[in-house]
Amino acid sequence: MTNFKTSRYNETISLGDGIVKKSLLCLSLVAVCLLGVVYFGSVVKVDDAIQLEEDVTPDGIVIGFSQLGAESDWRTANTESMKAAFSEENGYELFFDDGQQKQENQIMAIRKFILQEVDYILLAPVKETGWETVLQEAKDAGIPVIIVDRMVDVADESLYVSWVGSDFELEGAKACEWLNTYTKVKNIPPEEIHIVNIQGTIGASAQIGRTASLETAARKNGWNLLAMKSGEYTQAKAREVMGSFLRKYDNINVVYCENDNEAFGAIEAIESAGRKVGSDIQNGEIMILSFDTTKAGLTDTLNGKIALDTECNPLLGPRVESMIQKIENGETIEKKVYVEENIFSTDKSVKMISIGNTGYPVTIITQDILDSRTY
Ligand code: GYE
Repeated sequence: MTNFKTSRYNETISLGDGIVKKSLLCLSLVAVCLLGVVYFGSVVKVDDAIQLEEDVTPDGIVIGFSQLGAESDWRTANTESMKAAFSEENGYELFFDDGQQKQENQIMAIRKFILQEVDYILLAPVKETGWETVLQEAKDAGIPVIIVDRMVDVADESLYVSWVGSDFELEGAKACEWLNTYTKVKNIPPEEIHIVNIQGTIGASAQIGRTASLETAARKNGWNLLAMKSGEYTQAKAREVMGSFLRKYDNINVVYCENDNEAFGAIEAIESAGRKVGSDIQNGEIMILSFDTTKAGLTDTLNGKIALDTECNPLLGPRVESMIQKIENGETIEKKVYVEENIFSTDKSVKMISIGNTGYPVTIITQDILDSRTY
């Protein structure tokens, strides 16, 4: 039995049994003729298969989504949001691929989507660089690509139609400005601030932006940035990294975690070392700053374990879906779409921060806010 995979639907179509029972009594000429018939039959059936492929009309707009992985609560919420937006009920057929934190897996997924002749490719890239070749292949195939969440760093911006996500540098700047304002309100001299940074996946836009803002603020404000190491956006890795930071430095009073899951790992390491997390750094507590504002992160914000949680919105599905609807209607869409985000704390000493000419109010977390969080 020979199988042929149709490109678009991944259906496996049999191309004929090709059973040629070899008999010892067969003349070689007969065998040759039989092979000829089998070969001819296969050719005819391949044509049938191609014909069949052309005859099938898709159930809706066909989407290939290459998600980078499943490392955090944020990511799970993002995947769910995308799957809900590109559902059959909404008129889509979605091919979903989990890249498991590996760029090569994501590149393979995109190539598969191109072979499947999807209508759109959505890419949530694990890191920024290294996408030129495969995005060019998608462009050559005439398939529009929309980048979701993290950014791609490509010289030719025509390789993607649009990007939707967060301003990660601004998120970092907000967290740092909150800390700056907090230390001023509490009269804590900047040189008494000793920070460690548990970074995200190195090379990911969220890591690049959040780390850059911390480095800038530490320089500007005169804080001591003791060490930086990746916690790979996971709780387990962050726990390990925080454990090693605590063994190396005895004066850490602020931990800048680049997502909520890392904050959970850092809290575990701090508490198991017999230390306390909280905002009272003048009395020996270790302050946790985090990003994402997932339900679990905001729970720790409400109970004071996370001093400030800076929002990063994972609910990008409806935004990307409306972009595709606009493209389908022939409307023009923006090249970059930023999602608006807030900052949350239980500490009432800082009410507002300002960055440039813009003021950002601090939302004091309540049980009601927590209850309304869907992820
Ligand atoms: O903050 C983190 C996730 O790229 C914004 O990736 C995203 C980040 C998010 O694993 O939790």
